[in-house]
Amino acid sequence: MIRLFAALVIAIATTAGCTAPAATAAPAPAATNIAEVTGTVAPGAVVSLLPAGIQVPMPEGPAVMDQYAKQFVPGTLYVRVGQPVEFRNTDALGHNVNAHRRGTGATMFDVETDPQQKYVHTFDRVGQYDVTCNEHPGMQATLVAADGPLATMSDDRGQFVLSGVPPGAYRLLVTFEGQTVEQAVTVTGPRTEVRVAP
Ligand SMILES: [Cu+2]
Repeated sequence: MIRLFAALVIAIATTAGCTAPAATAAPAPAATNIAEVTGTVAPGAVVSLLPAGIQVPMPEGPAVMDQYAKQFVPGTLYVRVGQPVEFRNTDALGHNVNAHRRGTGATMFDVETDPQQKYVHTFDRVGQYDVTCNEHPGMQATLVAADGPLATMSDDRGQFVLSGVPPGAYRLLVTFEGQTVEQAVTVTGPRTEVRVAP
């Protein structure tokens, strides 16, 4: 749409009698440099794309989920497996924070968080975790631990969309109920539909 708009502006400028050579005003044709990757897998799966043959560096510093105004902020947080996560309490009142693995219900931790305190946990498995506060039943959040920074969850129908993916060779990892299936994917723009082997 932006390129179309730019082309229209140039066309209007040209027909208005502008004497500048059109070649200097025309933008270089932009190569399609990002793609959308879609597909269908099991509902509620964690889907990650990892560049083939490259170790994506871990982000500097921890991921952060805050407890503020009796809410978890953000309500959905993606982190990397092995990346420390700080659960902060910037409220003036005490909270609790606990995380349970979705599917099995296994407790990851269950701790009190006093005002201005924090608790740090590092998730060591891919999965979705339900984060709640025992003291305030309305407080809930979802944390997704994934293998890489390009990650999402499939919806109720198993469909997923990963946007802003540079074309190239990738490993697609789909984790469902603790099991991870991997397959090679070549991403080409602007839209790559992935058929995931059952
Ligand atoms: Cu609370």
